[in-house]
Amino acid sequence: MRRKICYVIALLGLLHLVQAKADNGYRLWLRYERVTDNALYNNYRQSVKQLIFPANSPTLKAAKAELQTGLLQMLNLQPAEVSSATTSGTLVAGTALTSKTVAGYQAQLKAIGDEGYFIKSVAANGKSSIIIGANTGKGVLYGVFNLLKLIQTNGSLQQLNVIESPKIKLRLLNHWDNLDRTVERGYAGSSIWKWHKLPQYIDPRYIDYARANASIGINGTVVNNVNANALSLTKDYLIKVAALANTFRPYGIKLYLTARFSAPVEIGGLKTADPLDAGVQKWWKDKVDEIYTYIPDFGGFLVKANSEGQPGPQTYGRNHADGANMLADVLKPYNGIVMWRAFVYDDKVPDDRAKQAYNEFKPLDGQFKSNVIVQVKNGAIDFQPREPFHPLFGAMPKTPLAMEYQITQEYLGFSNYLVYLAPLFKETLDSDTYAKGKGSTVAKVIDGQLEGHSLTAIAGVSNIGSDVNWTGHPFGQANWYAYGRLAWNPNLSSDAIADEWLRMTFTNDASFINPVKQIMLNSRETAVNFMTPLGLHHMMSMGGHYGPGPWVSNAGRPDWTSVYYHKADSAGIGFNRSSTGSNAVAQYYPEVRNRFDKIETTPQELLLWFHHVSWNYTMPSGKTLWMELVDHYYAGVDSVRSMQKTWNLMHGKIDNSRFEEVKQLLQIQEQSAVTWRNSCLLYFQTFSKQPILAGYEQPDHDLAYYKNIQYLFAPGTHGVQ
Ligand code: BDP
Repeated sequence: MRRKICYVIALLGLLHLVQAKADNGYRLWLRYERVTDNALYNNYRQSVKQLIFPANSPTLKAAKAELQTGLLQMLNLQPAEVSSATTSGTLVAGTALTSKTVAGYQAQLKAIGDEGYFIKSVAANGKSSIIIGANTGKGVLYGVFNLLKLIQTNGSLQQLNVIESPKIKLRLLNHWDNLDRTVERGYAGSSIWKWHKLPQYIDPRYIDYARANASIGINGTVVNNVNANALSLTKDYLIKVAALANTFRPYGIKLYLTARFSAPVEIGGLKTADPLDAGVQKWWKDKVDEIYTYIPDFGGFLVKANSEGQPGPQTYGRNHADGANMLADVLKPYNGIVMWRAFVYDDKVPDDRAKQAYNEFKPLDGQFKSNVIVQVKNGAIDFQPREPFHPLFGAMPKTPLAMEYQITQEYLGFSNYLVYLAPLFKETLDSDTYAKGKGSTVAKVIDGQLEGHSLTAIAGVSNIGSDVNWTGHPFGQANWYAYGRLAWNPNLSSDAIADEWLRMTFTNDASFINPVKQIMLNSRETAVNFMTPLGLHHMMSMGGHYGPGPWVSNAGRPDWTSVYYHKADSAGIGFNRSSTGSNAVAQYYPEVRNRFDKIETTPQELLLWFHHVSWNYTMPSGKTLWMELVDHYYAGVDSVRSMQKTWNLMHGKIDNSRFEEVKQLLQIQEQSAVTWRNSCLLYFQTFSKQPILAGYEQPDHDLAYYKNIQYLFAPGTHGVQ
């Protein structure tokens, strides 16, 4: 009896251990946990028990090492290295140069370009094998990650016939990291770049960063903030940057820097940074020559100019093309590029800030050098929970345009909220510009299809920091992941991406994946509902942009306030951008313009973006606008509560550490959602003078209480608005 009791106690202890097996999230989606399904485990082991993988370059070596680690961890397998397939179950990996077998697949190799790969099951002489083939080591690396993903996600290794190549050429992360290791709009700790220890100390995190990026096809990174510090172009820093570039190179990741336009003055001792000045041009030429001595494959510059106080060509009476072309000329001999940002609004407060980028850039179409790409945010204001697509997409046919997304959740609750961003990314990509008739989607503009551009790019403002789980919120990792996957292929669905990410990051257990995937897929609309429903925008608290601040009316300049954007008054609410208002709609092609111009045809989710609508306007639901607004705010809070309920049922299905972390973060999100709802409705009620009907959970405090909440020391601000 005693023995039995001891046994039970020991078993319980063991169970507890298994349950509590902590996972701190550091491994991201590359966890390579042992395959638990026995049939699959045996089947996989049989399929890849031998290996033909000659690796004679740093990238092929990295690919092979990744494969071996993955197979060892997931299958407890060290495949025998052979020189020819002696038995069924051989994995062949390589390029046409390293593998005769791969060289035999000319049709596939022709179809996949520089970065693509194929994975094919073949049977010859009764022996079956799997081939991963590519034209470059990088392609092989991507193929290896895909094979590992198949195993991680319980996929089949039978009858494989995968052919993949990226749709967009440059797939970049933009780090808004400062040299002092603060991160502008960063909510996951300090910058991962330890400048003070570089170039000697290579933090192993740099390699894991590169692995994670390579696994989703990211092939470039801008390591410093767009609000740039000229010091990053000095020799001291270039040596440090070169050490990072060397670390990333085997993983197919190029390094880029932001360039402060006034650097010739600040670190070069010149009197001017005028792009047409010969001395300035020479300074940049020498600087670029110097950079390439340290980093022979340096990617180029990202520039924020004449925006939010940054210096730029306009300071000298020149335009954006003058500035971009000057840099493009000196980068050209090295195949470097300039990514010139279109996020501009000048010092004079405009009638409508949404129109400014278009007004400044559209006239410059055709004036940029061939190695310049203009980088445009997904929407015309600033990474709001929802914006219509930026009117510049489709409006500059002669200029390659890059998409810029914000992965870090500046306007979406920081790393406190669970908001899966793939649906937001997709919404813009799938929007139809009608630039060349129906079907001229934003995706086709940026992948070059629409105008036949070969220089194509996409950028995501990173949410990565030195927190142990990289992104602060465990589900923030999904946004990094989804960004990379959509950069590779904008046609992937949010659902498919969430599915593979959940399997790799948590478990293949369907009773976890299905409900949690639903949480993810609803989460963006949920956040829109409790923050800025029906097309409202830019009403976050000042500075930090975390909580609600619909009452912000004094912030240095009108277009930094909330009242400028929602324009609530006794008549109604919303920004009239129709032809009777600021006429921002005129920046879209007629099909889109006409739709947005009228209240009746504007999609409900963008209504108050384009129109000032009366409180009593009857919505398609039959409710008044006021009631509809109330219902959206309440629906937002209700959905957070149902996210919580669903998540709580997941207890025991994954490690307790991440389960608890998400549970607690959802509590923050719920409280914050209530604050958003009550603040906004109480405030707008002062204009609408209409009730929140009995039967609705009434606000627990008055407006004054909510107005008094201060979000002091929000991370990621460092004095910026
Ligand atoms: C805004 C941020 C600001 C950035 C700016 C930009 O608030 O910190 O510097 O965008 O993109 O969203 O340049």
